[in-house]
Formats: sequence, C-alpha cells, structure tokens
Amino acid sequence: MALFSKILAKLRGGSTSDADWDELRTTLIEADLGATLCDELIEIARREKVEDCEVALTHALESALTSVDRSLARAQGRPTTVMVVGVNGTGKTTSVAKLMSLIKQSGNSVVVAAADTFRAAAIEQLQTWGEKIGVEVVAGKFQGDPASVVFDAATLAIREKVDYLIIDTAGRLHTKSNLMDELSKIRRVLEKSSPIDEVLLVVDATTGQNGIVQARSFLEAVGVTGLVLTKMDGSAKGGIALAIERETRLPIKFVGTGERAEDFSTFEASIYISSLLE
Ligand SMILES: Nc1nc2c(ncn2[C@@H]2O[C@H](COP(=O)(O)OP(=O)(O)OP(=O)(O)O)[C@@H](O)[C@H]2O)c(=O)[nH]1
Ligand SMILES: [Mg+2]
Repeated sequence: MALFSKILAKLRGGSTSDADWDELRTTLIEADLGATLCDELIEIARREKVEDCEVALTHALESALTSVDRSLARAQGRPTTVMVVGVNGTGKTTSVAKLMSLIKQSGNSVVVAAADTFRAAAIEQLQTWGEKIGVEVVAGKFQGDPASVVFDAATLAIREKVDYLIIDTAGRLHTKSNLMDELSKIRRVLEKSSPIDEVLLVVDATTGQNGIVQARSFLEAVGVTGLVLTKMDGSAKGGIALAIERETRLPIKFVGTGERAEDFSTFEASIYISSLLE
C-alpha cells in the first residue's frame, strides 16, 4: 500500500515531470481512492514544497477520514443489538463470528441469530462457529421467516440479559428491491422487541468502487451505522476505505484480514494512513 513512496522519492530527487504526476494519478486510481480524492491529493502534492509534501499529504488523508467514533455501540440496561448486512459473499457470517469472539474476549455475553434462512449451509456455518467460540446461536428452519428467528433471538437475549445480540442476515444484491424490503421488515420486527443500536454493512475490499454504491443502497434501506471492510489481506490496495468513508460519511469500524476469528481488528486511521504512505 506504499502509494506515495515512489512519488515522494521523485519529489525529493527534485525532478517531477507531467508524466510522473500522471503516473501518480494512475497509481492512486488503481488503489481505489476514487477520482475526486485522487485529484485533490495531486493538487496538494503539486502545490506544496518538496519538504512539506509528505506532511501535506498526511493531513489531506487525515481530513478525508472522518473523525467519528469507531467503537461498537453499547446500550445500557438491555442487550446491544447489532445487525450485520451486505451483498452475497462479502464475509458477513465470518465477521459475525469474529465479532462474537471479540465481544466474548472482552468479557461480555453474546447471543447470535442465524437470520440467513435462504441457504441451508448458512445456519450450519454459524452453528459451527458458535460451537467453536462457545456462543449460543438461535436458528430457525431452512427457508423459514428470518424475521421470526430474529424475534426469538431478541426475546431470549432480553430474558437472559445478555450484553450483545448479533444478527447474521442473508446476502442480498443491493439492486433487488424485494430483498432490500425484506431487510427493512427484519428491522421493523426487531424494533418491536428492542431498539437497534448498530447496523454494520460488510464490504469486500476487493470489490473496489462498487462498495460505495452498495453502501448508499443499504444506508437507504436499513440505516447503516458503520462498515466492516473485509479481505484487506487480499489483493485490495485498501484505498477503497478512504473513498467509502468520504462518499458515505459512514465510519469503518472493523477490518477483516483473513479467514480465522482472530483476523479482525478495529480500524485505526493513523496506522492505515502510515501504511498508505510508508
Ligand atoms: N481472505 C479473507 N477471506 C475472508 C474474510 N472474511 C471472509 N472471508 C471468506 O470469504 C468467504 C465468504 O465468507 P462468508 O462469511 O460466508 O460471507 P457471507 O457474506 O456470509 O456470504 P453469504 O451469506 O453467502 O452472503 C469465506 O470463504 C470466508 O472464509 C477476510 O477478511 N479475508
Ligand atoms: Mg453468510
């Protein structure tokens, strides 16, 4: 992710041609930073003196990453309710498992609802994680009503006074309005039992700029409060994180870097920026 190292080296060398700037722009675009932000960053780099350029770029990146709270919501006196949504295969179920592991490690109790009733294997997948991590999974029947699974899980969570209730939902294409409506229905049913504290949208970092379109659609349908950016261990250049936050104003709360429960961390803007600049 060392996006700027080459260009900074050139700037330090005292010769930056138009071709060099074009090359920098291409590098930034390929890293999924998005055209608007790329142009802004290049303008800053061109304007600043060589010795100030790195500082100026760092400041520009910092201001691009919103200074909002990235911590997971926490309700008082009732279970904190977290819905996990996103398009197919982005890593929702794995992220739910990683989250329940994190919550358990922090000494809090957690119950999970297997509200993906579309795929037979989805329920089993979550149950396997539940057994491994030691977390109760509330599941319904294959092809049953996901809203009723959510209702049962919420009832249990309230009765047992657990700290967190996490809901794994089925993957759905953000362009399919019937599926998006179903998500709104799950939300409405859940709200009858408990306020919803967090809706995490899981975005696969390798999908690039389409992540922004997904975020906008889910935000409209179900009121997303934060993002989980997965597969940051893969070929993704990671610039998408900046572009998404900038375009949606939604904070990236967690980052997935692999398939194991421990391959998960809170998003640290400063570490992210230095890895872009290193
Ligand atoms: N490398 C890597 N793989 C991941 C990460 N997160 C999830 N995966 C893998 O991505 C694949 C899909 O993950 P799931 O968690 O099943 O995705 P999902 O969004 O629940 O999928 P659907 O429920 O079918 O929509 C699995 O093979 C996961 O192991 C990650 O951060 N890095
Ligand atoms: Mg899943």
